[in-house]
Amino acid sequence: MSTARAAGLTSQEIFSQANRDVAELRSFIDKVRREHPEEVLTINKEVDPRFEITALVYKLEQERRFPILVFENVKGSKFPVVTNVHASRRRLASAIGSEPRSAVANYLQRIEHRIAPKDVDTGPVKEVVLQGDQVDLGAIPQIVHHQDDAGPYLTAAVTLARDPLSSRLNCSFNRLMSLDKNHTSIHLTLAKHLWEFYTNAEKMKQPLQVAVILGAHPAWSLGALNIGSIDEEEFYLMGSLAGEAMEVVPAETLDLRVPARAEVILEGEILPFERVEEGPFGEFTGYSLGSRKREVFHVKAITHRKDAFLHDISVGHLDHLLLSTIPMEANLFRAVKAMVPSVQAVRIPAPFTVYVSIEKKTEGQGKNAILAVLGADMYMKHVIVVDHDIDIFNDQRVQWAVGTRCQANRDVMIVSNVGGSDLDPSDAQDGVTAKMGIDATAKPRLDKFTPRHRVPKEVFDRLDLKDYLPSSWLAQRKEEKR
Ligand SMILES: Cc1cc2nc3c(=O)[nH]c(=O)nc-3n(C[C@H](O)[C@H](O)[C@H](O)COP(=O)(O)O)c2cc1C
Ligand SMILES: [Mn+2]
Repeated sequence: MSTARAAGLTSQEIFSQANRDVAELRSFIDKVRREHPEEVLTINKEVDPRFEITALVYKLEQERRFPILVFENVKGSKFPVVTNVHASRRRLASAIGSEPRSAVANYLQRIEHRIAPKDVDTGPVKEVVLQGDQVDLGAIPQIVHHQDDAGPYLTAAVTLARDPLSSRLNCSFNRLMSLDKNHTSIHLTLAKHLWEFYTNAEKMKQPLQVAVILGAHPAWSLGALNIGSIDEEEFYLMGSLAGEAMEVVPAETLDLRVPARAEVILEGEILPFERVEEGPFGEFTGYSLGSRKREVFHVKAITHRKDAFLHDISVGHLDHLLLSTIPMEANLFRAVKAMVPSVQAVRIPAPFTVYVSIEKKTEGQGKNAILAVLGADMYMKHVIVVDHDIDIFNDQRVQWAVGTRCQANRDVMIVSNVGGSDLDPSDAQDGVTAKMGIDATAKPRLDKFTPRHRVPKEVFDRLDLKDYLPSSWLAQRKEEKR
């Protein structure tokens, strides 16, 4: 396969040659590099894709540092690897033209206005076309992320498919575990849209045709992760979120149009009635789950740029968690707003867990918000609702509200035996879980609740620390805080 190294280019050269006028992953990285040079680090030293890439992400994470990492020399492959692209909320928000705190509002605004894909005759992803015997997945870096993983995985893989019944398109992230030069396993969560398409195809005794997109602009990824009805075609939201039409070209072997500016496209089919042992795999929950029988993806063609790099995500690390939470928060915000119009904010602080703040105007709205969340997202398990005076970006304040505004016998609701994630290590039966809502709003209402202690506002506003404390001490404290 011809790649950046084969083409004699450094990643610096690749990024600086990216087309600044179009949305694609490499132009996004180039933009970050120009605006925040400290956020894109190039590593020239050879790395072993077995554990070393994730280990470096993890080591930096321990130091609370989250740069994009570009590995130029990856043992066993000519493809450079780019990882940690989404590990900063500011960076991710910037991909949809937003500030970090307004990312959810911006997401919802952008998906209101659809920007359909634009047909083009050809594009960079067609620079190299490999079919039949030429297909060799082994040429792509074989990244093993965590110690107990069963093998190398492609984790930043967006699957595009068409429902054989309705003809609708769907996009979703689905991890692929390498099996051989033209097969991987594919993980389809039960009852999610790709699984529905696949079961429709299987009933017709047919394979399901899919194209896997590797190297997506973060706005496309946020679009693919949109939580909506099965009738909602994520493909049409990707351009909306990027703010411009996504250029698409016909696939070589499928009746699908694929992004012309991806890094790599894998074309093929998910085979009917075939299953293979997949996993263990280090999950987004932070646990390594055991193996299961999963579906099999047969790769019939690979197309890629001549200087393609492989995009990777360390699952369960910030790169992954931030990326998936913004679309989930947006969906939940919209769902709660339909029920409680004065919702202020929604945050997913941990797997299966949601905080919601509302300005409660009538009694019972705390529990309405809980029901809205549990009805809108199958994965969510624990919901805590607080009043609008609580900053839900501060876990300690949320716990303070639970501690001081909640009576368990009155304010906690539990629903047993509901469908949930099959990746929750605490569930009693695969994918069947209990849901809990905690209404930690003040009862009956904040303005009628025991008042908070406070200093008079007039006094607080009037006093200036500088008039009371040595300036040298104040300066020193500031330094520490930073
Ligand atoms: C990095 C990453 C990896 C993911 N891996 C999988 C996966 O292997 N299988 C899966 O079913 N969902 C996976 N997801 C979640 C789905 O992509 C997500 O739930 C998506 O919204 C489902 O699309 P749908 O609503 O069209 O079914 C992953 C998400 C991310 C961000
Ligand atoms: Mn969908």
